[in-house]
Amino acid sequence: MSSGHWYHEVFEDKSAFGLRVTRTLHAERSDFQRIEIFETPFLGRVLALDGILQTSEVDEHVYHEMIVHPALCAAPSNARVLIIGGGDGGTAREVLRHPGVERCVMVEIDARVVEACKAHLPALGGSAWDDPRLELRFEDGVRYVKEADVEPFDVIILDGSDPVGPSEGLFNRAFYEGAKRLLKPDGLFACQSESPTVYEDVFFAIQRTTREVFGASRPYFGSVLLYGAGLWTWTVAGAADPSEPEPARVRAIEAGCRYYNADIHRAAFAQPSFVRRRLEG
Ligand code: SPD
Repeated sequence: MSSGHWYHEVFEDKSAFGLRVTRTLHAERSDFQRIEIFETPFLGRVLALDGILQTSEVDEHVYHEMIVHPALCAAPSNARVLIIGGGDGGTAREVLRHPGVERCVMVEIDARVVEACKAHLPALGGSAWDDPRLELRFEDGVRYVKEADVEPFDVIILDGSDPVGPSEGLFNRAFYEGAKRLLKPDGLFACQSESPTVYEDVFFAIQRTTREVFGASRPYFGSVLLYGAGLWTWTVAGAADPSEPEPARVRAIEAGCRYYNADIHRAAFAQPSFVRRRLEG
């Protein structure tokens, strides 16, 4: 006999991804968004923000390893890293596994997301929360990239939600221009870039805008079960060629990876023909 209720994330009123929820661990409306963490038999504990599924215990490693390691393994240096968003801590955890990282500044708008995840999803951030290299700031990332007077970064990672609520401003040209301002000339910018199937327009808009702002950008591909879209993408932009990882950097982290390795890195940059044609066109 089944228990609990069904939770559905609906995509543009055309499809939905559903999970059986057996226990709600956290539900609140913060100053910025609705935060929910619940228990599911299929994907373990899950975080949702404004009804958008963000991360799950069972498959978070795919998303977090892929948003971090291609840029950190390919950038000329990874000593200074900036994360915008990433309140669950998974991105900071993967960044701080790189021994070359000296400083990781994380700018998250909503302190309540961090607090809820520390309480109910502690493995996401793990030891990153106590790492002395991490500087956690509760500020608006859009304003930070526009105004912060700081030493530039080797890698900037945007780990946001879909373009709604507090994440909306993270998908436009002004944000990318701010990120470029804080990026070293040979640095790399990486972001999650939605699905070319479920969020086709957003995906291609990100490709176009990051290419215009950073001079070059490449999407890379994988699959995140929780996002209900089949194909998921991340994008890396900047002057350096991201397609070949530095072997020593991969060796330093790969034993702790469940998804990422050098073969995945190279293969992820292969473009499906429908994407390649449209990007070339
Ligand atoms: N469709 C949801 C995309 C969410 C991407 N961000 C997830 C945050 C995980 N740290």
